[in-house]
Formats: sequence, C-alpha cells, structure tokens
Amino acid sequence: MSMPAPQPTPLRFPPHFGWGAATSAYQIEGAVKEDGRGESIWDTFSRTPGRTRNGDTGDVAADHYHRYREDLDLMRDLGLHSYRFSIAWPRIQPDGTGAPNQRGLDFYRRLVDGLHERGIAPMATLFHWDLPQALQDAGGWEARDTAHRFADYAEIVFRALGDRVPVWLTINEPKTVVQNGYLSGHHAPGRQDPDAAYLVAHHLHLAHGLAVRALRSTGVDGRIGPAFNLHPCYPADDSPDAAAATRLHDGYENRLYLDPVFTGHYPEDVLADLGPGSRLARGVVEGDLAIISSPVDLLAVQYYTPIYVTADGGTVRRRPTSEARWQQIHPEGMYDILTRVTRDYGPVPITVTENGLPTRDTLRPDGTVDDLGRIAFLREHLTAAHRAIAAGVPLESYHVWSLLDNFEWAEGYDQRWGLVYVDYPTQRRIPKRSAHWYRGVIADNAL
Ligand code: IFM
Repeated sequence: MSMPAPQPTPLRFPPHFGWGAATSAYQIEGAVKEDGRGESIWDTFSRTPGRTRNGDTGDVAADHYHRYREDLDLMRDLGLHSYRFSIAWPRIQPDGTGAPNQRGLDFYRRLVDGLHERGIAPMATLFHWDLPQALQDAGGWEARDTAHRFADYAEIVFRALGDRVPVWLTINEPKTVVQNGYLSGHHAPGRQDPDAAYLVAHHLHLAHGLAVRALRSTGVDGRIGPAFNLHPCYPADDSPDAAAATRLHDGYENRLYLDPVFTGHYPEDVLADLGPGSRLARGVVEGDLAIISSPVDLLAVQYYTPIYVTADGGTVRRRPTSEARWQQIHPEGMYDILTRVTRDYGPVPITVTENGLPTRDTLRPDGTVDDLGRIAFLREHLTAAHRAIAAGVPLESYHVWSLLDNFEWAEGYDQRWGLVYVDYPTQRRIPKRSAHWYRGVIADNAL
C-alpha cells in the first residue's frame, strides 16, 4: 500500500494580522465634475493628447463614486479587514485652499461609515497624486507654500473624518512624483527637470511632516505614517564599481525618502552627488528636518520590483518582467526590503500597502477570469512576507494592489491590476480567480 503524500504545512500568519486591498481616488472614482470637485493635475495631464495610452482619462474610471456601495459589498464578501483608499484633495478644496466643500467630505464620510458597517477598517491616504490644478498653476510642489496648503487640507480632513479613520497615510510614493512627474515626465505634471525634482522631494517631505504635526495638534486619535515604494537594489555583478554604484542608487531610490523621516537627515552621498548648489540643498530651511522627522506611528511599504545596478550606474533586467515593463518579479525582494527597513530604521510597525501585478485578464464566456499568474505572484510574495515576520519584522498588515481594475496612469486602462475585473463598458464587477483565492487566505489566516 502506498503512503499518502505528506501535506505541506500551512503558513499561518500571526493572530490579528490585517488583510486588505488598496485603491486610489483618481484611479477608480470617476465623477470628476460632480459635487463641486475641482480640477486636478491628472485631469489636465490625461486630457492632453499623447500623454496617456489611447488617450484614456479618469473621467469615468471604475465609476466608484456612484458604485461605492457595491464595491463595499465586494470588500465584505472578500472578508477584508482593511481597505486602503485615497481622498481626492480637489473634492475637499476644489482650488487647493480655503473653505472645505462639504459634499466632497460627505462622500468620504459615507464611504468610511459603509466600511465600519461591514466590519472593515478604513486606511486613508491624503495624497495619491491628484494635486488641485490651481495649486499647480501657483508652482505645484516646487513651491514651498504647497506643503503648507497640504497641512491645511489635512487638518480639514482630520477634523471631519478623524473619529472614523484609525490609520492615515500622508503622501503616496513621493518617489514616483519625483521620478515620473519631474524626471521622466511621463506622469503629471509632465516635467523633465532634475533640479526641480529634488526640491519637489523636499517639499513633499515637508508636507508629510506638517501633516503629522497637524494630526497631533487636532487631538484626533489616529495613527499616521508615510507610504514609500521601496526598491531593493542589487549589484548586477561582483565588481567593486557595481557595489559602489548600487549604494548610490539605493540612496536615490530608498534612503532619500526613509532617512529624512526616520533619522532627520538627507543621505550625505545623495546630497554630495546632487552638489552643494542643488535646489534641494538650497531649499532646506532651518527646522525643516525636525518637522519632517516628527515621530510617526507606522511605515507603509509598497513593494513591486528589485533594481539591478551595473558598474557604470546603469540598470539591467535580471528577473522575468510582468506586463508592466518596469516590474521584475522577485519575491525575495519583499523579504529583503522588509528586513532591511527594520534593521536600519528600528522596529517601527510596518504595513504593506501595495503589492501586486498586472496580468492579461480576459472575461471568459462562462463569466470567469482565470488569473493564475496573479495567484502565484501573491502567494510567493506573501510567503516572503511571512518569512520576514518570522525574522522579526513587525509587519501588521498587507494590502493587495488593487481591489479593482483601474486607471493605471499613463498606461490608461490597458493594464489590469485588480482582484476584481471591471468590464468597463458595463461597469460590471467580476471577482477574478485570485479574489476567490484571497478570500480563502483571509478566512484561514494562512497560505
Ligand atoms: O497604480 C499604481 C499606484 O497608483 C501606485 N503604486 C504603483 C501602482 C502600480 O503601478
């Protein structure tokens, strides 16, 4: 008689581990002209010919503004514990300053109430790239004043929703604003100006720090932290030059964001590389770094891809790429970045607020979407996250990017990142096979 094959032991997550999914306002809401919303830089950018694939815009997106109740039910059916979404600044202050637009606040109040009714904890990001166009016209993130306007906006939101939102994230991926908005220019506002880019980084950090202080000064109870997309950097070969180039690359990719917030200093190697006359160096006013390093309650990490750096400072691909050309699939990078952050910056609680990939999803005639590649990706990354927890990383929750297919910025609607398929012509939602799989992971608290 043959013995049954041994069953693999399930990887159990800690009790109370938070299982979530994430979205952002411009990528799903649509309704860009409703209830007093002002224009954002993404309205302007996406309507500019040639800026997005197929000329796609977020005008309708996944129509979440009208369908949020249905989406809340989807989240409940998945068993989510936590939903990370963003608040559209132009819905709250149409021109980025002044009195709040009550109808904008009311939408988010309905959303967070709906989450609580379904037993899901809201996690709100204050800025996910949709800067009010009026503030861009006044200089955007190159203007120091924008950081102060952000703190005013944050205070309005804390006062309006602070009783219902336990976790706040300040600025989503400042690095993407710097690199895509001001270096490559393929995101709004579409600039290619390296000197401006790093001044923008400083003002984004300042905005973060001012918002942390605003939360504390309102007396609202929530926890708050930054949301950084971190990329583990590896040398592409064994040469000392590749090691040195990797170190500097890591400065630009990771330490430029982590150091000011967690140590109160910009990394010396990056400052030296930018030079003493850089607008970043000249833009730092005494006291800024104390504001920027105001103590936070948690760090949100978004992990998608590693970077391999060559001896001449270039980058190469070493891993299979996804439908997003910039994404190399390397689950170990999740372990490396989580353990590194804990090692280098101390035991700050961590939440993974984004992790996922786009796949070529199609709706089959039988009404299903079979995204096996996404399941494999999530399983492998969660396995790496589990190992990081076992190694001592205080990881408290994990959010898949994304709950729904959505507007993927310059890529428009071509890339599908959701657990739930959106049939854009009808706006019908169809949970993909990965959604069913994720529901099981959540129910078992195990892989
Ligand atoms: O869709 C984006 C999101 O807005 C920010 N992080 C990366 C995702 C995938 O590119």
